Amino acid sequence: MSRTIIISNRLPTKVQRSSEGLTFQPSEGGLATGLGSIYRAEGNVWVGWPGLSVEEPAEQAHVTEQLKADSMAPVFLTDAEIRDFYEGFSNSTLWPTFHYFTQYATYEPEHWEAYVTVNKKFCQAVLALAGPDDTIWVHDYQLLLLPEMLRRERPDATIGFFLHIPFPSYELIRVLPWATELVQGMIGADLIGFHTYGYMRHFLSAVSHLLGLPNHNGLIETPSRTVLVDAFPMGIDYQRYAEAAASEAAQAHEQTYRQALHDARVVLSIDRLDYSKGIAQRLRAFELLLQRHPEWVGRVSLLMVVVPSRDQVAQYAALKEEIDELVGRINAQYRTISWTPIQYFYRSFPFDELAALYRLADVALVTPVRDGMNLVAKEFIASKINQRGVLILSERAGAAQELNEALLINPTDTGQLAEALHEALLMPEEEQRTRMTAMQALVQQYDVFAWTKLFMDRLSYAKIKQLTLATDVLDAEVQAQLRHDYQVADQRLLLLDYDGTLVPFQANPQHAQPDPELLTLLAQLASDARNRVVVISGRDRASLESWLGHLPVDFIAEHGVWLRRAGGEWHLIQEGLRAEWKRDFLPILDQYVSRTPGAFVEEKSHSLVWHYRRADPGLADVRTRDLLSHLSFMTSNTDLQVLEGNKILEVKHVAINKGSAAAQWLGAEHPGFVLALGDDRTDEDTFGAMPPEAYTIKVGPMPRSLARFAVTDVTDVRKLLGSLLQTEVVSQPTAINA
Ligand code: GDG
Repeated sequence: MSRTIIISNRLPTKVQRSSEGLTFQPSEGGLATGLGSIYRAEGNVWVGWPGLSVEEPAEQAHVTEQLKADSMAPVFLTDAEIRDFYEGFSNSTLWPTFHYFTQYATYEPEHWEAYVTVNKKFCQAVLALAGPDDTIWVHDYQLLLLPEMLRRERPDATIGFFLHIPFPSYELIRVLPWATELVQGMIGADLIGFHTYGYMRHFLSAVSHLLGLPNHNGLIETPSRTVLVDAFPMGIDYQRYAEAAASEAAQAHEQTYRQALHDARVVLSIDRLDYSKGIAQRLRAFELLLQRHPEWVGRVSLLMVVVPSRDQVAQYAALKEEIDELVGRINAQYRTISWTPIQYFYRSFPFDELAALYRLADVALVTPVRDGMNLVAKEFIASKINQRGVLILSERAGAAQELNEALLINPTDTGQLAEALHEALLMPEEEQRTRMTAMQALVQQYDVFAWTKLFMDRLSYAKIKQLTLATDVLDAEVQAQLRHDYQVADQRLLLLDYDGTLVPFQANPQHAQPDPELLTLLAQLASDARNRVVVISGRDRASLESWLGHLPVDFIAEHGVWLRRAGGEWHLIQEGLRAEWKRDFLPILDQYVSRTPGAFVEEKSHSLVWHYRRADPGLADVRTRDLLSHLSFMTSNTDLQVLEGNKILEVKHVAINKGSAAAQWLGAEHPGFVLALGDDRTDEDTFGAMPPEAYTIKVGPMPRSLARFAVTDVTDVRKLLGSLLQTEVVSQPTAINA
């Protein structure tokens, strides 16, 4: 039976040491709720650290046994590992870097070593439980190396990875001395999920810069597999919050709070203590509100819950002090006997009291300077069962991508924040209701259960996609079958890519003219009346015509722009095709050429090609990646696309490709035998356009392709084509050596 294994740094249970021994309390976190139905199902398990130091073997055995009853398996960390892996590399290196606080990041080699060791420890724990075909879902920044470690041991496992915090721009990630290893570690997964498209884009850029691996629509080609990258904004258990808000307990608590606050309007903020949350900025904005709009003095209170966190890390202690001071100063300046501007709590609240706070608040102030998603914003929305209340939300929280009806602010703009508070406190009820209703519909639909399902479905899809892209070697048995099918067919279509398939690559493309052996081979194949030979190429019409024009073969030139039947005229695949766009692109490409010795631009009638085969490989790599992102930017939202071929980038119309051109031959001829050969990405379009029974063959080392089979090189191709000419007697597939 295939099982699912969830792995996160912390288990979804709080294990605490009290005077009576260890206590176990289920955690109420969003992740635990969302994945509850999965990890508790028959045979499944959640692997993680129980959250405290347990060194005694007898005590470890006790913890293991207790957790096992609730489908959990602990990974125990030593005190040194807690310090160096958890407080060190995870929270003092990765956390600040990924939240754009590089000034707080430390780069200690021994912290990195502990990070590697602990990731290995997790790996061993998972391997002890996982079978070869199990589904493994790894969570978050503490375990970035784990997917790759698991992949090495379980090559066929289905591995998903989700990052709960932002993935920063390449400029930030490159600061880390271990950036490459970290990104490499992540792509051991089959599916990598982020909260937003923005984080996903940053990750793909890092993969391209650091590992030199391109992607197409979020599909990364590694040397051995494809990896899918996608955005999955995490949701909450909507029903749970809505029900808690409606409960009698919450109503009773709310009543008590209201009386104590003398019916002042309430602005609520709830965070873990963290410099990424913008707590100090928020306090300054509240102070500014009182300064600029004194009518609120005595009439509005900021109810601020700060949950203690990471107080072992220096910056957190300093932040706590800064907040204490600010609250003290503002309260001292503005308070009255009957009113306190800031009600500040440095502790956490039980769930039903939290629900009461959400109920109570007129305004929720969620203003992180960086936040992966921020679930508090969504919980506030779910709790507003009377549709009243205003959410002020930082545009730099992942949640802002979805919650457009919130008042979106820049958290460093204190003035804007103060004005947003003023606006929120004055917002007419009707407008509150309209905004809240729209946000509730969204948060309710994309709840944590939908999130989990979406991720799991996409993970299965990623695996299926890998299998469909796996090619088989064109072995003797398949070759015999191929020759047999060729012989018995009345009509055969041979679609042959030119460079890299029929002839080897040359440093200078003009030196790739056909040799006598190839000319003879093509002439013989084309002379059989049952054969239709089509040479498909990215080259221009003139080259193809001058080299092969005397043979009775058909042509598809410029990756499908121009078509010609043997002896006929060239015609455009699509009438009215425009090419003025080249005017804008040529100067850009020329700029790159002038900075990359050896590279050059080829202008074709309907496309532009950047060639870098002759440039210094290191420099060409850097320039090509830059150019690729430049061109991708220029072609976004146009009908143009950038193709990556073999040491080329090509810009052309989206609708035109080798596949749409080749399809014209299929439609016209209805051949009983189809053979399509090609070596680069542009040939994937041909393979994709072929019927399932066609012999689609990928030439060269890239193991994954839409082609069914693969051969090694041009020599193999010529042997294969030659073998078709030699088989005159109809033989059975078993007659391999006939
Ligand atoms: C990461 C990312 C991303 C807070 N105070 C109390 C309390 N809470 C609960 C909230 C909420 C949770 O803690 C905080 O959720 P966040 O989303 O804000 O942040 P994290 O869980 O720290 O972190 C974040 C998230 O992962 C999910 O992917 O959104 O961006 O940093 O659920 O309700 N709960 C109780 N009492 C409190 O006083 N009971």
